[in-house]
Amino acid sequence: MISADRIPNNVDLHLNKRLQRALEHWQPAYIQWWKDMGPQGFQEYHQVYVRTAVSVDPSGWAHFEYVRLPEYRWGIFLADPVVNRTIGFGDFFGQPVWQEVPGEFRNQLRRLIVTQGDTEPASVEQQRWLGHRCPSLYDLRNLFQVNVEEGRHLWAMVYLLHSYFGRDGRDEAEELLARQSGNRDKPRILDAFNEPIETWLDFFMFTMFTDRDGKSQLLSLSESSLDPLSRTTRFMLTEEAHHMFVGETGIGRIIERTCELMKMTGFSEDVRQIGGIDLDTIQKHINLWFSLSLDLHGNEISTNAAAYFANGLKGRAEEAKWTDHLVTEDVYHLHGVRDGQVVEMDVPMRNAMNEVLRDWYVDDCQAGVDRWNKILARHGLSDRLRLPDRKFNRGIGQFTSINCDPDGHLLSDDDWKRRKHEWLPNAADKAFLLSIMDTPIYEAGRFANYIAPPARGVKGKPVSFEYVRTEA
Ligand code: BYC
Ligand code: FE
Ligand code: FE
Repeated sequence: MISADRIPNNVDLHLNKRLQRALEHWQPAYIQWWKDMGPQGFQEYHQVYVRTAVSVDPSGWAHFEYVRLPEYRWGIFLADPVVNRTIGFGDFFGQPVWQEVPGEFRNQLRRLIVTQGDTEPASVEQQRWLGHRCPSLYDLRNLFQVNVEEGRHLWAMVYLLHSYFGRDGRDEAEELLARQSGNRDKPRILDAFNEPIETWLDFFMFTMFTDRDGKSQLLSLSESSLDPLSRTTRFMLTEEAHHMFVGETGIGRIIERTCELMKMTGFSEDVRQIGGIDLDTIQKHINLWFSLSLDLHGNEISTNAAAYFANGLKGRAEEAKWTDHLVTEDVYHLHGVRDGQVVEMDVPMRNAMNEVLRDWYVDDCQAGVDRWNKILARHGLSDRLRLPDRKFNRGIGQFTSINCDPDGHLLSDDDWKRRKHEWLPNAADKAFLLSIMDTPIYEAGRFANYIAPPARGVKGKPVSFEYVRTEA
């Protein structure tokens, strides 16, 4: 079923020899990057039961088998074209979509594609040590599944760069392998992608909240007038859904186990004493990764975003659900900061497109938190988890200059410095998490004490299946 091509694809790569050669030239550099910066210690002697995309139809992209990670078949897959697709928003509304990049939008499009592409390898780099602390083989496999698919997302963007941006695109493709998460001289472009992910609580929060920014950005790029960009991001979204599943169920299973442990102690003791993760620590990590991921949506008021919308490069999530696709008259009512105070302001809607997408994102996150709270309710607990206020802990946009608590109340600089670790993980929290994750669990069917097993295994396999096996 898997094609014999060096680069599996559904874009007839063999018909374009120049492009094929360029990508085959990039491929060894990619594999070298994967070995150097991908999952550490699991490249040579381990076989992982992963899903490989072999085509875009529902049966074709759910192909499961054991592979050694560097031998994963990273391919180029675009969702099927929509016949007679027209531009869905902005100044060119109703015109045919583009199969080539218009010269006047070349720089803007390249920038969007590079920014998107940069996050994919960045996340693999951030997560590369987690295998040594895994809570089970099931989770280890999920980590690697996410990692190989982020690698494929990089391929998706590199394909566009090589196909439509000539020399510049090839240079950018090389740069995507040269920047490194957290590197002082050559960091990744967006901030949240330079934070190391050292604990599995962070990993699950990242896949819940930061991969969900992937979802909102990919949804908005899938509206693009540049049809190949739209088609490639549409297919990426199918893989993205699994990443958020890993995050949401990962945290859900931790909550489940925490509730069990609390019950065992008769609700009298700190669950940390018996190796569980207390709800307070979970809440702090929600606060951290939600606020970092809000930043990823850019400034509330943005002329970049207005230009992307006007030019039809980047739309809103689910653009078809809106009635007005030109958005020349509307204003958006938002909160901003003036002289250190939070004020309400009206902004031309096009300039507020980052905030419009952020609204979509916050709702999508809230639905996930509601599902977590059902677990607490089912165990008869009155505690609830929640999203912090949007103004909390922001590093990009209007609220960067002020300090707020999770309820959105203003704090002085001193109060913030004194109190921020009531709401954000501190060194002791991290040390505790590392201590309970110190010993990885590599025995099939066993789970670390702080997390419940999943409701079911992968692709009909039992939970106790050997999802990662070591070669003799
Ligand atoms: N960090 O006008 P603004 C994913 C810069 S995640 C650092 O608001 P814009 C994934 C900005 O570049 C999805 N810098 O900018 C998840 C600009 O710089 P200049 C990734 C930032 O362009 C998990 C300046 O501030 N995809 O796929 O409207 C695992 C002015 O800002 C940040 C995309 O991001 C930041 N957070 O908005 C794996 C889609 N925010 O011009 C994968 C493509 C802003 O002053 N990117 N700046 O030099 C975009 O659409 C936009 O670039 C952004 C920024 C929404 C990110
Ligand atoms: Fe991705
Ligand atoms: Fe993802």
